[in-house]
Formats: sequence, structure tokens, C-alpha cells
Amino acid sequence: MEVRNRLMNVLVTGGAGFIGSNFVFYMLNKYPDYRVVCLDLLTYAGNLSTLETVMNNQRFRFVKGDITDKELVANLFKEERFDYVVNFAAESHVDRSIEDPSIFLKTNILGTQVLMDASRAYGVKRFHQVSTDEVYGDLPLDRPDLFFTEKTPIHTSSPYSASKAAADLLVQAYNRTFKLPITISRCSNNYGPYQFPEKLIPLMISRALKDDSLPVYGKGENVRDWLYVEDHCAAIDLIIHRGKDGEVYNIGGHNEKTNLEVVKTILKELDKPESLITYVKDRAGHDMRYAIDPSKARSELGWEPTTSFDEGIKQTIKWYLDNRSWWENIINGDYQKYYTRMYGSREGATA
Ligand code: NAD
Ligand code: TDX
Repeated sequence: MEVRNRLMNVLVTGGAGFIGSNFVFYMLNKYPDYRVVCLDLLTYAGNLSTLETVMNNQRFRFVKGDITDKELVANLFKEERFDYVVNFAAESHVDRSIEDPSIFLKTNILGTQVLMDASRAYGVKRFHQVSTDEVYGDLPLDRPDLFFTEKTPIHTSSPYSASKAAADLLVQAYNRTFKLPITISRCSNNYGPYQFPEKLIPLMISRALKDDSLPVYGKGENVRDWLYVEDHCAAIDLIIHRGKDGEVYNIGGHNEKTNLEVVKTILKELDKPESLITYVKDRAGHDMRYAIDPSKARSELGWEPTTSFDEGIKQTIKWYLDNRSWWENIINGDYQKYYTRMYGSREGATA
């Protein structure tokens, strides 16, 4: 009888980004018999310094490469014979997708196809697609009784969410047509350590610490459903191991807040004045409210979020205070040009 003595081998794409890196740490800590390979192109959003603590771990390998590169991906799958593939790699910022959609279509759709073709060819146990609640579009502010369920129709607003929805449909098509074992998770807004400072929470923390203005889009009334990143990682872990083949799972913790509430909480925690808030021109096509119904993940997988927003935001602020060099290195580089390009024309204009 053949003795199987090799470790479970998991491919994490986009593992040098925010959620992917947290997932790499989570898996290496939780499963001593798992090996994690991270494939990441190190775009502006990927940061090798984030993975510093695991770089010398015998059970970790970093590969720099593009998920749309068929040859590189095929060679990696041939060499590694992955058991699980978890696809985090994506262009993830809505504002950038409004500025230039093309890279979103390439990475988010074609990249998913390339990874699934390799997953088919090399017989992975499960291809997991990390999707988003944004594929459902938005909910009106005056209907707090409505939530996104897995049956809510896809109805996208931005080139980003359209590219994620296209990928989801492709993943479901590969399951039906080619019997590729798949699962999809659609999570609400994440926050926590290592989030790139272009996203609301780290942007506001880093700017408030420097007493810079805090650009709130429109009136700041839009609602997001916030989830601490580790709770998202725990959900993906449960889905890849216990989720049913072909299924979609919504992930969210019922932590709905308006953007203004979030920004004011950050200011209060940092003891900074609300006068730093500056209302700027709204995002085009700006989704009003996201709200997830996570009851399927609860009942089928026993998933429960463990970190409340009050706790999580404190931990996150502390992390940004304790790790200033991580985000200062980012905002001192090319990011300056991005900020001027993206926000220069917005200031002075509202809604
Ligand atoms: P991120 O932008 O912080 O990280 C993305 C990572 O992907 C980066 O390390 C980047 O270098 C890498 N990448 C980009 N293009 C690549 C390519 N062609 N080949 C290989 N690597 C590439 O994103 P995030 O916020 O960590 O989001 C991760 C995933 O989770 C995305 O798929 C996103 O759609 C989804 N998601 C995010 C949130 C959220 O609140 N951030 C919520 C729900 C779902
Ligand atoms: O400067 C800002 N001012 C502002 O008011 C920024 C960057 C954002 N906002 C608003 C827009 C949104 O209503 O804050 C809210 C959150 O914005 P983002 O952090 O850009 O996140 P969002 O657009 O909600 O998308 C996020 O959640 C779902 C992630 O970026 C996606 O990758 C994920 O799929």
C-alpha cells in the first residue's frame, strides 16, 4: 500500500495582498501538515515585506508570477500537484476600475480561467474562488429588512464588480461543464492588518495620523457591512474543507455602518478632530448599501464571526500604529502620484 507522506499542498494566489496574506498566516498556523505556495505578481497592491515572517518557513514557498501567464501557471501546477487552490489574486479597488477597467477584465476574468484550466489538467480537489458581495449590486437605504442571500440575482455596478461576477459565472460553468470541483465565497468589506492604504479604513487611519484631510465621498451615508479579516479566513478554511462542491457561500457579520460612522470612530480612537473630514465628489455609480445574510454558512458550516466591529477596529488601529513603517513605505512611493491623480479633481466638489 502506498504511504502518503507528503503534506497537503495549497496554492494561494494573491497571497502578498491584504486578505491573501492573512490567509497564508492563518493556514500555516492552523495546519502543521499543510504546505502553502503563494503565487503573486506583486502589483502595486502586493507587498513582499508583508510575507517577511513566513519567507523562511519550510512549509512556505513564494513564486512571483502572473495568474494570466498560462505557461508559468501550467508549469507550477505540474511541479506542485496542488490539492487546493484558493484564488485571491485580483485587481480589487473599485475607484481604479472606474479609472481604467482593462486590467480588471484581464486579471479577474482571464486569470481565473487560466487557473481553472490548470486545476482541471492537474486534478485539484477543490478550486475556491474568493468573490465579493459587490456582485449583488446594492440595496436601498430605506429597506433595512433586505439582505443579500446566495439567491439574490447578480446585478453589478462597477467594472470591478462586473469582472468579479463574470469570473463567478465562469467558475460555475467549469463546475457544470467540466465537473471541476469548485466553491465560491462572497464576502462583505474586510478590514484588519496589511490592508493597502487606498481602501477606506487604512486610508483614513494613515491620513488622520498625519493630520491630513479625510476625503469622504458624497455625504458619507453609504453603508458597508464590515468583517474582520481573520473571520473571513476562517470561513474560507471551512468552505474548502466542508463546503459542498458547486456551492456559493455568503460571508458577513451583520456589522453595518455608514462611512461617516466609520470615519468618526477612527477619529475618536485616535483623538483627532472631526474637522479633518472633507466631503468630496461622490464615486460614479456608488453602491448605497451592502448587507450580507450569512445564514447558509452558519447553518451548513457552523461559521460564526468572532470579532465585533468595536474590538476589530481598535485592533486594526493599533496595528497601523505599531507598523507605521509598513504603510509609510507604501504611501511615500508611487502612491503619492495615485492620490493626487485620484483625489486632486475631487476636492472642493461635493456629491
Ligand atoms: P489586494 O488588492 O490587497 O491584493 C491583491 C493581490 O493580488 C496583490 O498581492 C496583487 O499583487 C495580486 N495580484 C494582482 N494581479 C495579479 C496577477 N495578475 N497575478 C498574480 N497576482 C496578482 O486585494 P484584497 O483586498 O486582499 O482582496 C483579495 C480578494 O478578495 C480579491 O479577489 C477581492 O475581489 C476579494 N474580496 C475583497 C474584499 C475586501 O474587502 N478587500 C471583500 C470581499 C472580497
Ligand atoms: O477615500 C475614500 N472615501 C470614501 O468615502 C474611499 C477610498 C472610500 N470611500 C467610501 C466608498 C465606499 O462606500 O468608503 C466605502 C468603502 O470603500 P472602499 O474601501 O473602496 O471599499 P468598497 O468600494 O466598498 O469595496 C471593498 O469591499 C468589497 C473592496 O475594495 C472590494 O475589493 C471588495 O470586493
